Amino acid sequence: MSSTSVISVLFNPAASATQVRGACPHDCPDTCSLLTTVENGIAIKVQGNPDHPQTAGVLCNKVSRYAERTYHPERLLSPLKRVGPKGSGQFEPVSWETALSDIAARLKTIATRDPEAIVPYSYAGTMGQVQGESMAGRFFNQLGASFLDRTICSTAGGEGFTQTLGGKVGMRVEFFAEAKLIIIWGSNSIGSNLHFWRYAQQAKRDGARLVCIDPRKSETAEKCHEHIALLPGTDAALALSLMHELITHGWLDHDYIARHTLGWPALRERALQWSPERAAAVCAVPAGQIRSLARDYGQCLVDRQPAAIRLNYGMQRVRGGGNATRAVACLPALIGAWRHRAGGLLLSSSGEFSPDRAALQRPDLLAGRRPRTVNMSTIGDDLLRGSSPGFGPKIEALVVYNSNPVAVAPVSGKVVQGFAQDDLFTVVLEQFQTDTADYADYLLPATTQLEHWDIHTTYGHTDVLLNRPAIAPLGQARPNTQIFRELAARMGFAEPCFLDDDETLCRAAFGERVDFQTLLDQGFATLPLPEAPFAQGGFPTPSGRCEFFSARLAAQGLDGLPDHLPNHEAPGSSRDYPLAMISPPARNFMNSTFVNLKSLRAMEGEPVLEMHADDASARGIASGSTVRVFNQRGDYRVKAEVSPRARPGVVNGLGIWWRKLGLNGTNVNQLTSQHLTDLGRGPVFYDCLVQVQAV
Ligand SMILES: Nc1nc2c(c(=O)[nH]1)N[C@H]1C(S)=C(S)[C@@H](COP(=O)(O)OP(=O)(O)OC[C@H]3O[C@@H](n4cnc5c(=O)[nH]c(N)nc54)[C@H](O)[C@@H]3O)O[C@H]1N2
Ligand SMILES: Nc1nc2c(c(=O)[nH]1)N[C@H]1C(S)=C(S)[C@@H](COP(=O)(O)OP(=O)(O)OC[C@H]3O[C@@H](n4cnc5c(=O)[nH]c(N)nc54)[C@H](O)[C@@H]3O)O[C@H]1N2
Ligand SMILES: [Mo]
Repeated sequence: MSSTSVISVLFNPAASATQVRGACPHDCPDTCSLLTTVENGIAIKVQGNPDHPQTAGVLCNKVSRYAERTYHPERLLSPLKRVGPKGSGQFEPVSWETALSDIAARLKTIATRDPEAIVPYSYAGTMGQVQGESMAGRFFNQLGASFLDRTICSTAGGEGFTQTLGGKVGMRVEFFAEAKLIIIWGSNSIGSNLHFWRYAQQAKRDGARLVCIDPRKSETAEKCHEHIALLPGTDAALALSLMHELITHGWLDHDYIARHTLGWPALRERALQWSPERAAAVCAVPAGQIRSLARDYGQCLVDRQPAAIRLNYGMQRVRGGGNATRAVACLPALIGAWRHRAGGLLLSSSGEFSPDRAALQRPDLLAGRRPRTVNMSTIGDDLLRGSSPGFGPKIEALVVYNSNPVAVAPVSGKVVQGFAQDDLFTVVLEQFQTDTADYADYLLPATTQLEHWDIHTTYGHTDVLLNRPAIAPLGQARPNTQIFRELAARMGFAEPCFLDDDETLCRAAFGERVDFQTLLDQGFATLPLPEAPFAQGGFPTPSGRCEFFSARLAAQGLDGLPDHLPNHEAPGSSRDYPLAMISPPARNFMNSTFVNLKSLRAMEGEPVLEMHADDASARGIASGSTVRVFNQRGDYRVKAEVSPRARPGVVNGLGIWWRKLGLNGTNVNQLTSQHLTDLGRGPVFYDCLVQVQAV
């Protein structure tokens, strides 16, 4: 489908239009309800559904361009087989039959020796339960392939929350609109959670105070009443000193603490070691700012007003990320903020859903086998490892879908080296020829959300959404599910579950627990949940309490209480690399998705590094000049932007550019490390020291 024919349909007044209800598939807390206008089989417009309260008819810049993405002239529309050297991106079109038979034959040969030498690599290119791990999960379970530990985004915070509150649970997002104090902690809501920001704005109009805690003066930070620009990786110190102040001023809900928490005497003792002065030195912020935030928070208890914390995943991409989220998760219980429906905190709502993963992924197909697990965050090292008793077999085949590891995984120098090995067999299912796709032996064209069925949970609100296909697949593109179904047939997998179609899979995701007819009729269904989930305690922990002290962590030999753990690469600890670098998302990209859309790339311009004026002038760097950013792992080139968004000592390398669209064929992940977080085995993208040089 060429873009000219789309335009001709746009101007055909005789065509009759229909609207199809769908769901935004992207890795964002908002999971919007979409309305796609279709004329003569062509999607001409994608809009936010005005009837869905969370979407309220509003889409972000990125997804309002979904038709542009779908009909992009560079969409992959035919199966491709590599003809040039690995990584050259040179392919020739082949038939589906050739591609699938050859892939099945290669996988069978490897599986006969050891199926664990085959590794799936996927993340959240789509968050759909069906185009995610349903048929793919069945396929790899039947095969006995290695498990993938999907840690690249949220496991440190997820584990911190599980240990403290019992899961990824918390406030209903809509009640933030009624809060009197909102602390936005490690999140650039305007960029990454726009529909939450609407509620925060409403609260602000009604007199709420907004405080943002972020090393970067983000689009969100500049619109809050106060911005606390702490050093990356110091949030636990700040949280503990807030507790210190709550204790010393008696701003404590003793009744709530006694009834609904566990380990208070021990946490109290720990927190009393964190005076504002001590935390101020660690965080590099004025002690007065900590005192004043504690006063605002404590005052909500005194005035019986709701205090709400919106934390997101920004704070947990450092060594102590799990402990930091644990420390923050303790705060609402101290002042009894959970008593209000507009009080408490929200990290992720994903724990409310519990789709039937066993029905979708069929772990019974493993038939008792327990394959080894590969951590997606260390894929660079793991691809380069030989067989060993500790690791298992060398990775011989990688099947990548819904992810772009060459751009998004840390230490991309190693990831590239791993993917470039001639004896690694790589299959990539993609919509576009990404950095990862360049390394494929077979590159298979995948459908977009406008072309397939799916069902969605979310991590920002509590509605289930159904996505119906609006248009037929473009070219020869196929849904992930269909590709795995057909591969299964060629592998000789006879189990009837490999015949399930996508609508059947959508129905299996929730069974009777969500009314499918409601989903078909209105596109979404709201989970029946209490408005103030922990007003009377009832946390989903083993004790039913908010666990300040975690006996489960202590049993693993870890600290049972939250504490500040300095970064692996702590600011000030290296003379060669004196600057801390964080790499939060650019507003107009979604991780590495959308970087190839000209209109959005035009808004971002070029890859930039925001620097504070002092750090720039000390290096003779002016805004707009190209600089070299480097450390022991490599270097990359960006345009320097001397900017009030950067605090002294911290540079912001906005992500995540495609390497091949960057200035010298690399991106920010050339510099990030494969160290892991304290909890959850996650990556530490924002725990990274660098030096910057004018070129
Ligand atoms: N436009 C857009 N939206 C997105 C994404 C995207 O790429 N683009 N990505 C999506 C994904 S995958 C996710 S996981 C979510 C993430 O959602 P969030 O976790 O809310 O991510 P960000 O909006 O990047 O906010 C992270 C913020 O944390 C700050 N930060 C960095 N280090 C620290 C620290 O040590 N402490 C504190 N307090 N703050 C720190 C960064 O400067 C940044 O402003 O967003 C999703 N939404
Ligand atoms: N330096 C740095 N690195 C980071 C981060 C950071 O903040 N800083 N953030 C991290 C985070 S939070 C995350 S979640 C990861 C994200 O990493 P990924 O999950 O890999 O996300 P994307 O880069 O968006 O790549 C998703 C790919 O899936 C493809 N895709 C979308 N839908 C489909 C489909 O239906 N079928 C198939 N086959 N493909 C599809 C898209 O075209 C896209 O190329 O990156 C991490 N990397
Ligand atoms: Mo993420």
